[in-house]
Amino acid sequence: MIATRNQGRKLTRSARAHWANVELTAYIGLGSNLGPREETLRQALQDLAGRSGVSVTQVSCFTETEPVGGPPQGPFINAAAELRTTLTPRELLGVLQQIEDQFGRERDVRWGPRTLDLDLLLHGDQVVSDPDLQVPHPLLHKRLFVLEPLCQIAPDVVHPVLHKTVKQLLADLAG
Ligand code: A4P
Ligand code: MG
Repeated sequence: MIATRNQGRKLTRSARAHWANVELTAYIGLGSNLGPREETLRQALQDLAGRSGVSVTQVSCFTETEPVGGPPQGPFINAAAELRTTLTPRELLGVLQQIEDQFGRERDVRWGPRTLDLDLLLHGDQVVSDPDLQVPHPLLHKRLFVLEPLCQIAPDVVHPVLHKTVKQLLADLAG
């Protein structure tokens, strides 16, 4: 069955793991600058941890950051979390968007204020370049509010496209 389904296609390690129901490590970025920001991030992580096929294995500190881009808006609380998951990147994005919606996320202004933003940063060594899903997250290496918390929990993880560790990416950006 599996052989037929994937005939002629080379599977990445992440895709093979999914078919075999093996857990992989993924990283997400969390942000909020509307409402009870810290409480929202805590509850979102709790919700995520209760989902089938997902465990939350590490969480960075919650840090207040000045907004980058978008219209004038209030400061964010940002964090990063490590997950172990059997979900594919697309399945995981679906779960993250469901949780964003539960917290009243509105998507009218790009980079605008939000109750909750959950971005899929890395998913094993998987690379996805679809219009509605890019993994690694395309702005991951350009944003201190992402790299600083990520570096607390995954300094030695290697970006599968840039071939640099998170620690190196942070040094490049901060330096
Ligand atoms: N999408 C594609 N790839 C991904 C991925 N890896 N993870 C698509 C999550 N989503 C992904 O996202 C827009 C579309 O991106 C989705 O429909 C999904 O299919 P969105 O969350 O609806 O909109 P957005 O967040 O406004 O856009 P984007 O490009 O994700 O922006 P960012 O990078 O999230 O930036 N300043 C501070 N200090 N802290 C922040 O957290 N966040 C932003 C938003 C701006 N400034 C900030 C912060
Ligand atoms: Mg986003």
